[in-house]
Amino acid sequence: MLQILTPDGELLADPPMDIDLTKRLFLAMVAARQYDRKATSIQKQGRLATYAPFEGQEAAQIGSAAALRPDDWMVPTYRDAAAMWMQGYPWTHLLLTRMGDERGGSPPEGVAVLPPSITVGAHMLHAVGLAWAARLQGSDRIAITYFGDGATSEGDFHEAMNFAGVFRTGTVFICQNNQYAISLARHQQTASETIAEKAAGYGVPGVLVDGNDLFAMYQATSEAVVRARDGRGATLIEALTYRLGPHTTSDDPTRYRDAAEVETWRAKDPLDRIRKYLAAESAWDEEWEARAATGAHDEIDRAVEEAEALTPLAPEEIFESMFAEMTPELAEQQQRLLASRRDQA
Ligand SMILES: Cc1ncc(C[n+]2csc(CCOP(=O)(O)OP(=O)(O)O)c2C)c(N)n1
Repeated sequence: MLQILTPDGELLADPPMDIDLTKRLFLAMVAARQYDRKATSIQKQGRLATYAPFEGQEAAQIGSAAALRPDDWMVPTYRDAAAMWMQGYPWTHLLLTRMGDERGGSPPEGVAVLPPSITVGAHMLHAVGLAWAARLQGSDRIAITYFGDGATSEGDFHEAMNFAGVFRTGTVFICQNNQYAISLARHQQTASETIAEKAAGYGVPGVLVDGNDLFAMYQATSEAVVRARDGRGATLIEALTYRLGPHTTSDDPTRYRDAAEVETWRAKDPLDRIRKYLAAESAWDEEWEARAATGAHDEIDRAVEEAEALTPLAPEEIFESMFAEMTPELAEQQQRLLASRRDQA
């Protein structure tokens, strides 16, 4: 397993970035955690639909997303808000996706991030298609996709990996192995020793990485991105991590895992180890972090206000956001809805 920084903040190899970038990415993890806690809290007040927290997975998401170029494609899941935000998806839009508002799925022009896939696994194919399309267009854009350990049991994972292997598409597959697919433990998911080793079956390199190590995630993803951009094909990265919170806000994880196990992983908190490293380099102090956390908190509060201040869409508008031009079937459904609303009026 690739590890550069131990949970105690000790370096095992040269860090892949300078102190300035380390500080910037640490603050990005701090901001992401603020968002995660805010979203969880306002969901409990009924202001969001279900929310899937990512606490514990910040390094896997921020470390990998930091290795991208701003125009690279990202194809995420419902648990990848930190990665999406790093690649330009605004907090407001992320919140709207959890408010059931279609506008959350349309990030500003130029943000190359697809709306999060709720369907487990299906989206990996989109990342293969986007990378292949870029190749056909003569572009060196690559596509990164995020998914969980559970998604590797879907047929779509096999199809995506196989196509990426045969056509050498510039796709970076990031499996955040957070040990559970809802209540199903990793050992019940697959009999293979690691998820990374599955890559061999597709002729693609597979790398097992400490997913709670920002440095290791950044280094492994940077190498995979260079390989993809150079036309040498895809990579599967297994980020070994842990979901510290529930599967979603409607899950009770105490029913299927021990408190002791959670505590073991809490000791490997991805923020703590960078904090220890920066402190040892005299590049951290409590006030600096607290100021950044407050700044992020305020910015996220403003995003919540902005999202909640939008005038709700009329029901008939749901038909208009899927395609640039509505298909005849959608137009007909929209007409039927309008007619039934007229009848009710
Ligand atoms: C095709 C499909 N099957 C089942 C579900 C219900 N479901 C939602 S999340 C989830 C578990 C996914 O686990 P994993 O891929 O490990 O990702 P994680 O939630 O741990 O990030 C399931 C079964 C779904 N959304 N889509």
